[in-house]
Amino acid sequence: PNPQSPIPNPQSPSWFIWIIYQLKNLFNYLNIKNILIFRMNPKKVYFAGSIRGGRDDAQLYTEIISYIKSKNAIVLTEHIGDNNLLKDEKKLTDKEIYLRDIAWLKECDVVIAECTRPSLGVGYELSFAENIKKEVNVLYRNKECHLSAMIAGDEYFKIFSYKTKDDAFKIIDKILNN
Ligand code: 6IA
Repeated sequence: PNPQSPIPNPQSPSWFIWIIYQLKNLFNYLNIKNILIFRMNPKKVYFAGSIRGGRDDAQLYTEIISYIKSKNAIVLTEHIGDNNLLKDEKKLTDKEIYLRDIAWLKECDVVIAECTRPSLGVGYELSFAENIKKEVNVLYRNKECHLSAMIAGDEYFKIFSYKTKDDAFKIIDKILNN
């Protein structure tokens, strides 16, 4: 609200307009429109992380997925962080997994990939997402890996190196508020 705008005399007709104007300012100030749009239309996130490439970071994937969900976004690929859900995946053929993941890539609003553990599947997904013009965000811990030049060198990708889990969460906040 604009504290500088003078309060008109309540008897004057401009008083009503002044109230409307102040309400509009308050609405903008609280960013209510964006909050409502976000609540009613949550972002669909395709989270990518290593599976057959190695499960050393599985616990971290779980925490990142929980964090994304706590921000009112939908994670299409929850199984990445859940070893129990992955057991169910064993009932699916590789072709079924591939077709389902491609459908989710087409459906998502944004891709977030944790790339510290190199994974052929994640690399494939990043390239596929680029080809269908999805926003692609890559997070990795640069102290623990040397990101492939095919990822680090592709200017389409938004690449973030981070140290701690809290740093990763802050990056995710920025991605989701975009
Ligand atoms: O090459 P990778 O397996 O590390 O590839 C991992 C990436 O490919 C993930 O981001 C997933 O989205 C996708 N992906 C690969 N395998 C699977 C899977 N089951 N289920 C869902 N997504 C997958 C694999 C079988 C499992 C029982 C070990």
